[in-house]
Amino acid sequence: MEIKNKIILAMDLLTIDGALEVGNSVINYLDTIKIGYPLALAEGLPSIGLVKDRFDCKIIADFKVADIPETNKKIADLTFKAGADAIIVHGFVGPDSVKACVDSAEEFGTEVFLLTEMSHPGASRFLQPAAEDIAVMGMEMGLKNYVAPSTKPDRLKKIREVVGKDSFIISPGVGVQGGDPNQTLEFADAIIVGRSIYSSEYPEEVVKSIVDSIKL
Ligand code: NUP
Repeated sequence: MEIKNKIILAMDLLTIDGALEVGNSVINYLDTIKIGYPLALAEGLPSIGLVKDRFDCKIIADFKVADIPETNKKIADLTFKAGADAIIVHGFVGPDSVKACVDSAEEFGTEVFLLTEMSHPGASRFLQPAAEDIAVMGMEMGLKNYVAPSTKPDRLKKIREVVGKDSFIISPGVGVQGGDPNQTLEFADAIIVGRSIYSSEYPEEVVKSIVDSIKL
């Protein structure tokens, strides 16, 4: 996926009005917006199409899909029908569950991002020991797109080593969670930034300063 300025905005606002306002002020600097449960549960699945149409941008649906294959397929179908260009899927559920989302993406001409390891401290207990294996599974399945944490550069580096230079990694945790844009981009292809941008009084200034600081 081509991502302008290597920045994905995590649009975790609770109202569509708030999301559109933030979007308006930053859309000149980015072309990819991540919508997850906060906005989708608050304003419904149509918020995906609404944001996409308003800003003519790509939408990554961060639904961290983690169910049995049959249910995963239904979730992915609905998400792509709503206009998402990609969906984030948990890897720990195993290859059959992930494949159900890949099948859906193939039908819709969209993409799957495989979540390997998460950025929060608690992820070190269960997910971290499995993360490299999850990435290996992704490679065995021929997946191109991965999610790995910016808050743990050593882990991000490890996952890059597993998936190789030709895979595409997006990395959350930059800003409020402590991740650094440039350090992250040593191993990732794009950063995901949420609160640092949308909670700021001046979202445009924040995005602009990140773009300026990134060695593109
Ligand atoms: O491991 C992950 N960490 C993470 O923060 C996987 C994610 N998908 N996210 C999401 O990235 C999180 O749900 C939020 O939407 C975004 C980070 O937002 P912020 O910490 O920059 O506000």
